[in-house]
Amino acid sequence: MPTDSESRPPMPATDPARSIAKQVPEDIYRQTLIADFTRLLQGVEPGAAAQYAASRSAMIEMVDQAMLTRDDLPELLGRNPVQVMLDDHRAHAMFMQSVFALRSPRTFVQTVTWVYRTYLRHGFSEAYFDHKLRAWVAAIRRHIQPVTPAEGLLAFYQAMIDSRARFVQLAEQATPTAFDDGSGGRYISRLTSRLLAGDEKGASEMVRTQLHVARDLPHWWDRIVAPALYTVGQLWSDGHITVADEHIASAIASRIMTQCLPRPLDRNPRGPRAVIAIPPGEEHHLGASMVRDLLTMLDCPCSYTGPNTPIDAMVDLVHRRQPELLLLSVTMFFNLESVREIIERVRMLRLAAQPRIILGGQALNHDPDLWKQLGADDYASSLHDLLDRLPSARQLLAAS
Ligand code: B12
Repeated sequence: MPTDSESRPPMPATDPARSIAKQVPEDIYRQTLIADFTRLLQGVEPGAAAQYAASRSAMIEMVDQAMLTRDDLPELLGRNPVQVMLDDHRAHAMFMQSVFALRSPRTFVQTVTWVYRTYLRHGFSEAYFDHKLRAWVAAIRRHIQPVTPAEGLLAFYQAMIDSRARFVQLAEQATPTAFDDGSGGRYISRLTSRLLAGDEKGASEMVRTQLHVARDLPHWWDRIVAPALYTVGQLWSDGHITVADEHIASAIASRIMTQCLPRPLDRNPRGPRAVIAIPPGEEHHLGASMVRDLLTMLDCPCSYTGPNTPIDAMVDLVHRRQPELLLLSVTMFFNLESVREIIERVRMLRLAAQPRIILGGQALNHDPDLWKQLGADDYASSLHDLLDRLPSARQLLAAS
């Protein structure tokens, strides 16, 4: 991950070929990249994908060495320390392993575009990506070729190198996500400013004076607090704020969510028993906390594991609690393989009744079919969406 920057860096100057390309609408780039990489993914044999996973550490080491011994490394990294590059190699390997295992070209294109935008804005050079990807090609040739035919993987990487200009173009054009659908009104920007100013008292007062009753909770968490945090994330990835600013903002958001919870409804009978969990490797936990808040409001007995829960412990918890609902939250795409394993293992438990497994979180937002591929029963993009899937809960909330 790139380091902080002091002021907003511009995207790098475009070359002449790109100024022609600039006239091509963003969506056409996206669609053609998705089509190209869909085809290329079909050429990656499952055996080659498994070999990629098994050789991951050895390949990372080889890529590290190839890059560390380059004379032009300082120019490639801009103002970023070497550790950022080493972290990038690890993140790249985990990401590509998931791409080959889960085969989601939409998420691939979305994430690679995000990588180019974020890293270029933090001072990496475009040439960094070419050299890094060529080092990966060499590592694949060394570690995968002898065991499994690696042609599909090599063709995929070569296409990544050849598509750099299209990705950069898409990254330049990408308009920030529309965080405000209109219903959050002026509160999103007010809350964002307070979070970024470190004004916990102001942020808390703002939410507390508006949020009195349980039925307003989904609106506040989905349409104001979450979009404020998305804005914080976007400001960081575009280089406008530092990692420290982002940490302060999310820590305040977490505390005000606890301070401002309306009183839970007292229901008889109580709502469904739920386990809310976050897979190993996943540090983002505010989305899952929001789901916990909502179900707590509805007087559902909830077990909430917090971030980064080991798979064995999670499966054991499901075995002991026998929940009616298992709700999993995942933000990073590379954590979805763990989600698949959790679902497989829960399905194998001998339970009186299988829990209904509903997934949520940003890792699933870019591909409408991913949750089915992972074996879940459903997917909800927000608290409102979750309520649509639990009609009795929606009625109860409306009557509160
Ligand atoms: C705070 C934050 C962190 C904190 C998290 C601590 C915490 N308190 O959770 C820390 C610093 C640990 C962190 C780390 C990282 N982060 Co971060 N982070 C964020 C940030 C700014 C906010 C996250 C958040 O709380 N969002 C608000 C919540 C409420 O939103 P949500 O999860 O989407 O939840 C809503 C819905 O999705 C849904 N939902 C969610 N889960 C579920 C589950 C169910 C069952 C249901 C029904 C619904 C549901 O309901 C919620 C309400 O609507 C985001 C920006 C963003 N776009 O979110 C970046 C962001 C997610 N992080 C990012 C990155 C890159 C990282 C790191 C890799 C950085 C690094 N160098 O280490 C690491 C990865 C750590 C890991 N392995 O998990 C990127 C991801 C980009 C990508 N394409 O993959 C983002 C998008 C920032 C950005 N714009 O670039 N991060």
